[in-house]
Amino acid sequence: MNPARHQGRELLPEPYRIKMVEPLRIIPPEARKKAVREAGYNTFLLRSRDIYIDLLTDSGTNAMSDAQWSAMMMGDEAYAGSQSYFRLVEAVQSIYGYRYVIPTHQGRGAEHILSRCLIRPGSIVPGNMYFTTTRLHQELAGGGFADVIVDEAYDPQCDDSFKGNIDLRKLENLTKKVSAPKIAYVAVGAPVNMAGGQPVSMENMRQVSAFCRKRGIPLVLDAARAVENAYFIQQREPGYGLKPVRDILREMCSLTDICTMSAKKDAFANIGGFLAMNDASLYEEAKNLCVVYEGLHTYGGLAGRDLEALAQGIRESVERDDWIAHRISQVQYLWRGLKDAGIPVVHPCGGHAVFVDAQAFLPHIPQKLLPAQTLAAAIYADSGVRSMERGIVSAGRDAATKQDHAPELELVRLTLPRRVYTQTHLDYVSRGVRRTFQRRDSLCGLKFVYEPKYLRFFQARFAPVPKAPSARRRGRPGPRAGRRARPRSGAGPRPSRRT
Ligand code: PM9
Repeated sequence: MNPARHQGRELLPEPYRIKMVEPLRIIPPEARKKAVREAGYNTFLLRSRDIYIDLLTDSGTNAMSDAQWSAMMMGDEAYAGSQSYFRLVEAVQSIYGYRYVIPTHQGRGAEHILSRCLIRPGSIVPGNMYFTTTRLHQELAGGGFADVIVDEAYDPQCDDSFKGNIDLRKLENLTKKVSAPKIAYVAVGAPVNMAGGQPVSMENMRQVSAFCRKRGIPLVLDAARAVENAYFIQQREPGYGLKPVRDILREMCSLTDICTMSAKKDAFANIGGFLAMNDASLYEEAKNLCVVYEGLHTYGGLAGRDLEALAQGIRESVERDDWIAHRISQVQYLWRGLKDAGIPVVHPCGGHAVFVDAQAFLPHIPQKLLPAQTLAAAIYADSGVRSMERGIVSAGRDAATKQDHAPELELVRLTLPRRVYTQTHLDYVSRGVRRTFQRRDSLCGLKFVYEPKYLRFFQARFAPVPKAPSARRRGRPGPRAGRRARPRSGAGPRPSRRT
């Protein structure tokens, strides 16, 4: 089948065969309950040996190809000027098109360096919805994030094709309010992880790019899953149906000035990232900071063999469109399996994961009792499947007021590593989530018993909050109860409560 014509209704056959296997085991239900209790109901704190199917993340969990493993054998482990570094630079230049490249140990290493270079106390960074590590680095550098994503991104049932787009009116109003020099840069994540893997259209990127270039504001692309975004443009945006993903990706990048990259996603690498840009003076500053925080700029915290795996993975990610078509069709297959069983999932299906609307799944649990955290723990207990909370716990606290952010999206993410699981695994996951759905009324919420200062979702611990009798008496509300109405189409940036 021509992937360009794939409509997402069927699971495409794997464009690879399996040469090496890793045994899995499922532990009994009582052992799972004990494991999740001992992990403080945080799926990040479970031991991987206790997990049957691990859908925590697609970050660094992908299966590398035979070509990547062979490339690793060619790793040049010289401290300085490694050949592997030059191979990485060539790969980034030829696939993404940026002039200068600095390797980093992973995406947040690039975010850290970039934030230190471009953000000053009081700077504002507008972007299309926050991402956890990105926003934290912006704040630690003295800046603040302002959300300028389209309102549709906050409506889990809205089926628009490009719910990751930046709202130009919000961006313009913000620029008028705070003056262009205070804007450190505009950040575009494509696709938008926290919105459900929703893509950004080329048309929107073109408009945002023109807006920024007119005002001399740098435009930064978070390219962690930009290949997936390019695929969605191919599938959904008029005029791109016959273009290879590789060309679409290159066009996206050409509209931006800088890119931060977690190569643990699209590029199939188990570790690694980079910061890339076109500006020579920014490169000099970033290269200098790299040696302080990551290691010399020719290895950036990575071994020569990692640089090789990354360079090969980057080329592979756009070499054949059937890789990416298959990956998205797996996510769509799981999405449809859940949706057909009546499970509230975020629409339309995103690129890297199926996002379950935990607030609609558990309408009897208010957001302050952490429904998404509760649901992720319950799914593990029911089936040994590990997922991730993407709601109020991930959103953290406001840097100034220290109050909890209360995001409109309270989600659980079932994330598919690339080239790792098969159709029968996905069917198992669907059955497991359905079992949890059937017993949803029995679930009660959670409360924090330990909250770390930064990125609390990684290491926090929780305890169950027994159901209040009044909540039982009220019975279960309808599937959309408890959800706020769809936000109006507004011209200003989101109020700070929205994260
Ligand atoms: N994303 C994810 O599971 C890794 C753990 S959660 C922080 O989705 C984007 C869009 C990401 C991302 C990581 C990073 C940071 C930046 N941007 O994890 O530092 O999804 O390589 O990348 C995770 P690193």
